[in-house]
Amino acid sequence: MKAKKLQFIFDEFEHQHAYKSHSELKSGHINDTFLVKTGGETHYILQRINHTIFKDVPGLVNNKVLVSNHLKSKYSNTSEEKITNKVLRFVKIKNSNLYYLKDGENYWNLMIFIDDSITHEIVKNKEIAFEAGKLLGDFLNKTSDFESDKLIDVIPNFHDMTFRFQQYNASLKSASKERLEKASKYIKIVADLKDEMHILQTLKETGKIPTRVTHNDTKISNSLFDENNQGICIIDTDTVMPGIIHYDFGDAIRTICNTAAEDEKDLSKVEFNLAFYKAYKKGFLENTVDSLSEIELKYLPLAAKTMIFIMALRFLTDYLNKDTYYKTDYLEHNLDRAKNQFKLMESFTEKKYNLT
Ligand code: GN1
Ligand code: MG
Repeated sequence: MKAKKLQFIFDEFEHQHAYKSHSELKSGHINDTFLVKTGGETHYILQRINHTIFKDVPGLVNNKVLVSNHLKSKYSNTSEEKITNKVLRFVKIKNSNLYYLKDGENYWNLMIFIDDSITHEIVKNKEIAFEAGKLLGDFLNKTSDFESDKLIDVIPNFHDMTFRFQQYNASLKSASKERLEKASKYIKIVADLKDEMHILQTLKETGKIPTRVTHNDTKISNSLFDENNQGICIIDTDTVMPGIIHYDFGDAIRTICNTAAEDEKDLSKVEFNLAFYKAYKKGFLENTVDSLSEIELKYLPLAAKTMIFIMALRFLTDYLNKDTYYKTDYLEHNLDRAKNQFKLMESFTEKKYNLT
């Protein structure tokens, strides 16, 4: 994006800094995200939120701000300086909205960049997995007393298996013969797993597992660490909304325990790392164990399988739909992502009896 255009948008927000340069951060699949460097010490994350996918952007921004304010209230005894890295801070525009609507179409949102932080696409050791578990546990713990019905469903039925199967079945009907052939092995696996993959949803719908505030995009690249790999905070709160903890635990495990990146094509590199599962769970429980029921604990392993599966199903569906949802870099990117997740699920299934 041209510097002039981006600077114009950046300057619609209330800040005291001069734009110096920007770069695009490409790890997200939906929004366009830019790091804006200024002449001063504070830098910013400027994001164009994809309004085709997020139908109610003002509601989405409101969710994020409510959750940040709640998290901030948990640090009332901590100095302002110390909490700056722990809680996401959003910047208002001049009429005090927290988003800027450009040309009546594109929504932009500005956050303060958390400096001196690193992210991981692949977890390298148990310590990082443990720290990541603590971060999510802390997020869920601190938001556990927030009434989740104050949040809108930014994407209705986001992790709802029945809904994802409906989308998938529709894609089967409209897909080209060629894409169906390429997906055929996976179409069979999906059919075989249908019942098992609805178990968590039934527990949610029957009230056996409670609904609460959840993050809904807990992949490892959404956790920030310091240079010593101590967890700082979880970012990308676009999808905070009511859910069950299994969504967040499982989605984190999906990336933390994958020995390769989400779109690695060489499937021999994709394995489920059991040691990282155990380390993650230990960190997670350190901050949540007192608030989780027996049934919530019992279903953590199934959460891992279910979230790997739902992501495989969504990537496969998008492939069959000719790639209309996720950003892709090449023709079969979504198919490769789906294959990767199916391989991870297979490896998980082989190892699950050793889970604790
Ligand atoms: C999408 O755009 P990003 O990377 O924040 C997706 C998540 C998937 C993720 C897979 C709104 O998130 O559900 O887990 O890609 N977000 C949405 O990497 O669909
Ligand atoms: Mg996201």
